[in-house]
Amino acid sequence: MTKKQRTIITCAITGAIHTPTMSDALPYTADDIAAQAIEAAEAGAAILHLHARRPQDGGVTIEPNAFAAFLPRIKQATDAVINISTGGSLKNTIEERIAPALKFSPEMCSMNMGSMNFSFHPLAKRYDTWKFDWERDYVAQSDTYIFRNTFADIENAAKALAPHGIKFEHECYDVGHLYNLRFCMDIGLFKAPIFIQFIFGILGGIGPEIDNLIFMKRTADRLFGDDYHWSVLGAGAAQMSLATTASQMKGNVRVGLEDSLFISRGKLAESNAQQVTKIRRIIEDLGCEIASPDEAREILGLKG
Ligand code: KMH
Ligand code: ZN
Repeated sequence: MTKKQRTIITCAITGAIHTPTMSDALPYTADDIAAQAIEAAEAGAAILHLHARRPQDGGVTIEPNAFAAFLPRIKQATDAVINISTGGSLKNTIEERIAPALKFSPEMCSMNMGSMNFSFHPLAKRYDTWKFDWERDYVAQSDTYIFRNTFADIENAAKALAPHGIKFEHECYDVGHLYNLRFCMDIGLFKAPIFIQFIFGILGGIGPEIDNLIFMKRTADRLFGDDYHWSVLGAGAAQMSLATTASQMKGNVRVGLEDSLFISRGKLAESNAQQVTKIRRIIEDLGCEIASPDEAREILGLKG
C-alpha cells in the first residue's frame, strides 16, 4: 500500500519585517514568542521558523542570547522541528546572520537564495491601511533597502554551516533564485534532497498569482527532478489561498504572522495558532493529512 501524502505545516512565528505597531498579536518578547510557538505546534505546525526580537521595542535582533531566551522553553514543551532564521535584518552581515544557527545547531535554518529589493515601499498598496510609521518602523532598520544574499554570502554561509548537518529551508522569492540554487548545488554547496520554500507576494520578488506557483513548480521539477521537497509561502493576502493550492498540488505549506498578519480579508489574526488551525482544517477538509514533527523529520531527512 502506498503511504498517504502528508502535508508539512511550517509556522513562521514573528519574522523581521512586521512591527508591533501593525498588530497586537505579533509576538516579540521571549515569553510571547515561546507561548505562540508552543500553541502553533499544538495546533499542528511540525516546523517552527523562528526569529528573535528585542523585548523592549520589538525590533529585530540576531543576538544568540535573544534566541536562548525562548528556544529551551519551546524544545521542552514541544517536539516540533526548530528552524532558525538566518535572514537577520537588512543591516546585518551574513556572518552575523548565521551566528544563531551556528550556536544552536538546529535541525533546520533558512538559506536565502538571492539578493533583492525587499518588501516595503510606502506607496505599495497593501501597506496603506496599516498604522505604520514608515520612518520609525522600517527606514530606521535599513539605509540600503537591499536584502543582500550574494553568491559569496551563500557560499560562506553554506560552508560555515555544513559541519552542523542542518537542513536548509531554501528561500526562493523568484524564479531566478531556483537557478541560483541549482548553480550552488552544481558547485557542491548543497546536496539533494533539498527543501525549497517558494515565496510569493513579497514586493521585489515574484507576485502571488497561481500561474506563478505553477511556473515555479515546473521550473523546480526541471532543475531538481524528483529529488526535492517544496513548500509555499504566500505573503499577505495570498497566504491562505496559495497554501491551499500548494497542499492540493502535493506541496507543503508555511503560515504564521511573519508572512501575514491576517486571518481573513481585513481581519487581523489573533495568533499564529489561529492561522495554523485554519490551514490545517482546510487541508484535512480537502482529504489530506498533516505531518507530525517526526513524520516531517523522516520526509525531509533531518538529523533529529
Ligand atoms: N520573511 C520571509 C519572506 C528568513 O527568515 O531567512 C522569508 C524568510 C527569510 O523567512
Ligand atoms: Zn523568516
